[in-house]
Amino acid sequence: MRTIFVTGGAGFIGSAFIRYVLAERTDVEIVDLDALTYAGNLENLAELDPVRHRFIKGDICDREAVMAAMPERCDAVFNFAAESHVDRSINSADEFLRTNVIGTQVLLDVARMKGVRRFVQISTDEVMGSLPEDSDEFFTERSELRPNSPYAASKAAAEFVVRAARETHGVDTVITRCGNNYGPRQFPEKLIPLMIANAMNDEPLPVYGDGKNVRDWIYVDDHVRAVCLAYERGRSGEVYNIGARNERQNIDVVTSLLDALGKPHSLIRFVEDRPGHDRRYAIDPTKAETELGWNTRTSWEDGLRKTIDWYRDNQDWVSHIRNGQYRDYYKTMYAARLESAL
Ligand code: NAD
Ligand code: TDX
Repeated sequence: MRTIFVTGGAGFIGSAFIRYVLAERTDVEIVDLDALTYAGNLENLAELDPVRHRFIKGDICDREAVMAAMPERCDAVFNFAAESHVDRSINSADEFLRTNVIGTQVLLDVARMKGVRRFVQISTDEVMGSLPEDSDEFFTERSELRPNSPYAASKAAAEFVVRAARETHGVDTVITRCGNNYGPRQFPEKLIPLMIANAMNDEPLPVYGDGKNVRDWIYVDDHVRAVCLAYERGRSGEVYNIGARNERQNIDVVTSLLDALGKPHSLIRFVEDRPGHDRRYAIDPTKAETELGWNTRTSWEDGLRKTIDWYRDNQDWVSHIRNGQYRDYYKTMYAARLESAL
């Protein structure tokens, strides 16, 4: 058996990764460390094999907790744990620097002490900043790191501490940089699940600015397959960009969701823009395709349908979140914006 150590496994992408590995790699056991922040949800891990998946509640910044949880000489560490929402990082960056940078350093230190074979850092296309709209430029692995939000800056800093662990201490590292994920179990602070949840409740849909910012969307199961292949086939020290060649303007995403849900476009409100709002992300995934033998399997149409169906069929999951601290979050982020909507 191979043993891997996953952080952030109770979140959206980490839990999809765990489900993928348990189903597709029957020789792998998983130890999963997650602090269960507002974004961590044990419902995301319900009904998993308790023998091959062991959950431990703990913070990646807590060195003793990480020392106790990480198995000796395990095959890999996959670091999904992060503060992941740009808007929250604009309100307060402290937790972003703590978890995303200090937490990554702690994991690297402990991985080195424990003789871990490979460290996989889950990064994001946002570290490369914003591309001009209507250009044929794409993010490649050679693009400069030019983060614009506190979230992106913390993820870029995390990439640098990973690089330093490799250059200085010889840790075997691989970094993956993916674009915007969507799919089941995404916390409804992010664009797609927020819009689905609001539309299902006939509430207004707050679109930032002119709605023409472009994101490059990928179905979460395609992302986690790429992460697994980067671990198994990726070259040490390399970065792999992961994307589905699926650029969409936000307003088109929102109207597609409304159409699929049979709700009127009149629910859309154009609201005050996000400060420092990146205009366009677009990923060239050629390196992952050629070196890892990876390709997307889920089309945008199928992915959206599966996502909408999941939120429709799992309204309890959404209402557990919407009935908690989320109410305060929503009020802080959106009340003033919606009052002065155009
Ligand atoms: P998420 O916010 O849904 O989940 C994050 C998880 O990390 C939660 O379970 C949370 O409890 C846990 N966590 C947070 N702080 C922790 C700490 N200090 N110690 C231990 N656990 C902690 O995030 P996500 O969307 O699943 O993103 C996962 C990773 O993928 C992140 O590293 C993110 O930067 C990266 N990423 C996300 C996207 C995207 O579109 N969502 C795209 C590219 C990369
Ligand atoms: O209410 C909203 N209205 C709106 O217009 C929200 C929440 C978002 N938006 C816009 C902002 C972005 O242009 O939609 C786009 C997508 O926003 P988010 O879902 O917040 O994602 P983004 O800021 O692009 O960052 C995401 O992709 C990269 C993830 O949250 C990151 O974790 C990931 O690294």
